[in-house]
Amino acid sequence: MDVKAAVAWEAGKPLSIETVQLEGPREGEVLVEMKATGLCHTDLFTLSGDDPEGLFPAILGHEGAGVVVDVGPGVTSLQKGDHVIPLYTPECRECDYCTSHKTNLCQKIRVTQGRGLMPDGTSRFSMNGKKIHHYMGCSTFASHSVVPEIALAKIRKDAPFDKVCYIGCGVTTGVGAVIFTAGVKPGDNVVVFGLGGIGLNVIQGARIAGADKIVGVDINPARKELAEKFGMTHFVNPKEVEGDLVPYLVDLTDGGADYSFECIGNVNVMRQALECCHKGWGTSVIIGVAGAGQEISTRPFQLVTGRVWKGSAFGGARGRTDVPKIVDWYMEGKINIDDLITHTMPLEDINKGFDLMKKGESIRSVVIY
Ligand code: NAD
Ligand code: AHE
Ligand code: ZN
Ligand code: ZN
Repeated sequence: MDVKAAVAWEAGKPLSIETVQLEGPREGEVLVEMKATGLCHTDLFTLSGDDPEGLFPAILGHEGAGVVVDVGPGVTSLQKGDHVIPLYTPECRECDYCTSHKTNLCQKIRVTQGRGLMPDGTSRFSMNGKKIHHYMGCSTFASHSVVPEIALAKIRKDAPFDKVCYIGCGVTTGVGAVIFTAGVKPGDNVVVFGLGGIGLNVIQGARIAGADKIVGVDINPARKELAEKFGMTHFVNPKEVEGDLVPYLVDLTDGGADYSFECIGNVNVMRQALECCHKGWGTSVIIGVAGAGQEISTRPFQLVTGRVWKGSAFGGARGRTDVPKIVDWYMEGKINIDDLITHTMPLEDINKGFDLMKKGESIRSVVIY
């Protein structure tokens, strides 16, 4: 079938709105009509050419929500009309990773996903016979996409697509990093670096978890007001701190953070995030994605003396199990998504959404199909 898509033809160039061809779903695959998709910083990162796994041409986007319009042979858990959120971290419930219950990083289709292909090693997208890659197994910047059954969370039908699409990445990543990865407890002191689409969800996760001090660190002062609304108790603009940031944050948190979260993708800030943690037990969680060739460093003494460095992908959430629950939390008013969706636009204006992101003027832009 012909579908409308924003195609990334090459790194560093704006997306191009095209009519592309999409093949129907094969064994274990599902055709989804996309209703909405958020724009995540990771899409911009891959488009920039900094992603070692970035492939072109590709249809980017991984923060969608839509409706099942067709299922391939062997699909048992979904049917036409179901409402779904595509999962860049699938949940097969069979592989060693899933059955370990030690991680959410299902590996069942990770190799082909990283090559921009469906699990059988082919692409469903093309244009005039030229192959176009899938992206993160989702490709939500298309009016329709084919997604493996194990990479779709079935959600309730009364949830608004233009809000819950954000649960496909940003909300789950931020809230989940606090609750699933870190396990923040009431009374903990938390420091969050970067108050964008991810960091603000870390802030609201910390509030839900009952954290005491919730310190937000950002070089954009415009982020203060919204972060306070989401539960931040102290704002720190590194540009306004006299002297070193790390001792300043250690003082502010009475000896160091119980948990810190890096939500930027800056390896220098990752070091600060680790080093502002409390001696003996403070844990720093890396969420930000850094470009090819970037490395983190610290004195090993920081770890010898009890600080812990961790990472979190998709907030440690098991998508098919946890995403429907997070949709419920939103529908029950336990988490705020509406105030983070600052802009909406049709697919034709998607590049304007990325311009807003680059200028720091949006938290989340959502494309509505
Ligand atoms: P964003 O652009 O919305 O927010 C980034 C924030 O960091 C902005 O508010 C910016 O002002 C601030 N910032 C930039 N440099 C800073 C510095 N030196 N010190 C303090 N603040 C600084 O981005 P986002 O959508 O929130 O994504 C954040 C990061 O998380 C990106 O690297 C993205 O790729 C990554 N990410 C990771 C996962 C995961 O599963 N691990 C999921 C989604 C996004
Ligand atoms: N492809 C990059 C890494 C990108 C990355 O870390 N992606 C996160 C999700 S970011 C969502 O906005 C993730 O889930 N990683 C785990 C995985 O298996 O990809 C690179 O450096 O190669
Ligand atoms: Zn994302
Ligand atoms: Zn699995």
